Amino acid sequence: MELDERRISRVIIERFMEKLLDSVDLDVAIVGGGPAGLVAGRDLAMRGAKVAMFERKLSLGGGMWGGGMMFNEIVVQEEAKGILEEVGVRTVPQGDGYFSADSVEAVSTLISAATRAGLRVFNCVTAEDVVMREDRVIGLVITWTPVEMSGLHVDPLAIRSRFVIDATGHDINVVRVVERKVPGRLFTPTGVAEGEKSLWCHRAEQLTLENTREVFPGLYVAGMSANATFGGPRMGPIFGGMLLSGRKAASMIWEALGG
Ligand code: 48F
Repeated sequence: MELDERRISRVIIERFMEKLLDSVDLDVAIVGGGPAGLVAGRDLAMRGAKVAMFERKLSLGGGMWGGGMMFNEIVVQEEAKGILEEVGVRTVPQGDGYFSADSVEAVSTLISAATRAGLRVFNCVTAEDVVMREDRVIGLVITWTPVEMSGLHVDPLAIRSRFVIDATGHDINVVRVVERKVPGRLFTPTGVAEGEKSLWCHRAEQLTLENTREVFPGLYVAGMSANATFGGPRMGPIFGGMLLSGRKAASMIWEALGG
């Protein structure tokens, strides 16, 4: 077979445009492709929601690749290991309810499971703003990350979504945008993002799950973003809370979608 460069370009352009056009109107837009976003995306896609993920970096996986201090192993507790095992990640018992997993295997398998379940992924795309109507988040304003990085003066595009999940981790980038637009009106005790507290694994893991909820009409927080929004501590390289939080966000939104 003689290969034709034009044919290759045409296929890539057409396939990408199909995916993008079909994602202008979504049930759920997830910002951030770390462990929480990936589990939420997989669960929602498996249930049949039209869900897309926008990740500013080239690779998905967020902070999970590097385990703890770049020692590429992660720890999960008993309650969460089922989520890893369900997608085929091998876990190793370490006694007393602790389990370890290879972080590279964990991230790559979660990515594969989520995309194969039907999650559309737009990597190298940054959510720079939200679309709001009548005090509700109804979509995202997106741009290519290289545009943002280079400071080019280019207008973004907007997509609609019935729900948005901020799964951007410590930075709570979507929550920060909403906080600026409607000062003092987030569903937190003070109406603004409470900010994350210092490291306390046990409390942080419990609170991540409790804090996974709607923070403004149409906007949910999941993963580390939940604690940074509602004032929970950080937890370091234990990842069970992230996985369980993604699952909880997906269930809550699926119910809200009437599923
Ligand atoms: O940080 P990240 O892995 O979030 P997570 O799922 O997990 C947190 C853990 O990795 C770790 C921890 C657990 O012990 O504390 O930190 O809550 O992934 C967040 C992703 O969001 C992307 C970012 O590049 C990363 O991959 N991101 C952040 N802001 C934006 C974004 C944005 N504005 N648009 C698109 N992606």
